[in-house]
Amino acid sequence: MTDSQTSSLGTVKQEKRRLVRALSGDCLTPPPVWLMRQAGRYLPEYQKLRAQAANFLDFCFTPDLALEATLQPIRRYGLDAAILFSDIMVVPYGLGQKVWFAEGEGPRLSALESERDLAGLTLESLPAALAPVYQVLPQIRAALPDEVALIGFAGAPWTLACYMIEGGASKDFSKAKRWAFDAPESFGKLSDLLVEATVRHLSAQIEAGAEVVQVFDSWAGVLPAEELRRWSLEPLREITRRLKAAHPEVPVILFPRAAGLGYQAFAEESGADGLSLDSMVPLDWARQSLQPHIVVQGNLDPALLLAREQVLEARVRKILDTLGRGPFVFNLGHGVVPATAPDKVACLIETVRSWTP
Ligand code: 1CP
Repeated sequence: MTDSQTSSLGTVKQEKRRLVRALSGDCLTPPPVWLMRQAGRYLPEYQKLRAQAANFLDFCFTPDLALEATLQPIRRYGLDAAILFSDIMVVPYGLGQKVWFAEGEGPRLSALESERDLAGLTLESLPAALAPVYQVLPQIRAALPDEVALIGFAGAPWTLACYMIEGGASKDFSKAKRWAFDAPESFGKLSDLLVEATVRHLSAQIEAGAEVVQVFDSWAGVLPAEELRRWSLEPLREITRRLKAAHPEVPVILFPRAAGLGYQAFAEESGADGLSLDSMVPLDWARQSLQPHIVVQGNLDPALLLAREQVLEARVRKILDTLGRGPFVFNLGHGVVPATAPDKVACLIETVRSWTP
């Protein structure tokens, strides 16, 4: 098919993509399904591909490799969406912070220690540094089956600030919290910069072919209620508002992981289309309190992919029986863990596909 044929049919196809339909409020049976971290270390073909790059950031920034990693789970399973293979740490990197991945460990960053260190970060370097990400998106779109939606993503300002201040992973992100408590004004400058960077990064992904975007606030759950609103909900609402103003047709999904009762305000006030629920969110509460306000996505515990198939199937069905009649997207409550057997993912998808209300 030529490019002109693709673009003239683009709107029609887009309407048919089940993830986009579900996020606009259609109740689909079965609901669309994709999985956070559906690409990655649990797939033997990923392990093989990963060995071709010296380090993880190089891997993310090599379009051929990022393309192939994105497509691997699509080839294996009949998923409704592909998620760009990249990482949330590309934004701090693009702003000029030092970011590296030590083999077998998580991300490492040159930690921000005070407001003075913000001077070393600039939005100007973002487009050039992240060009390989925007380059791969049209290639992914061209390689995907028509019915599969393409998801772009970014880390939320709070979660990025956590890693940027701590210099890497942490149990409680107490340095980031201390900064936010002690000096909300200077923390606000970092948060505002990250709002701007996130809007630019997601807009560029949309312009390059992303049809849905998800913002990961993986560490929302370490904040008390007042700060959850100030440093997670408010920046995410602003990001959503700005994306919607520029790209009203692109659904936005927010994932304020472990926000607890705070999920309610995200459902009612964020302006997003979809809300991704972690596994701790009770299903009945989600149905009664969240689903009337927003399309919910989730929330199977990733560890159920390590359990016996009968147990896995029963828990998948329980989620569907509770949430599957409303507008819903099936997903996990967090990412697929590396110890997962690929066959279990196939079993999960088959269980979703064969469900009837
Ligand atoms: O060695 C390797 O191959 C690196 C493992 C890995 C992978 C596969 C990392 C390092 N990142 C990724 C890809 C990735 N990260 C994707 C695309 C793949 C897909 O979803 O299919 C996405 C969406 C992310 C997002 C991401 N990265 C988040 C938000 C979601 C979440 O899991 O909470 C976070 C917090 C990160 C940081 C990060 N990058 C990598 C690791 C191991 C981590 C976690 C660090 C920690 O434990 O705090």
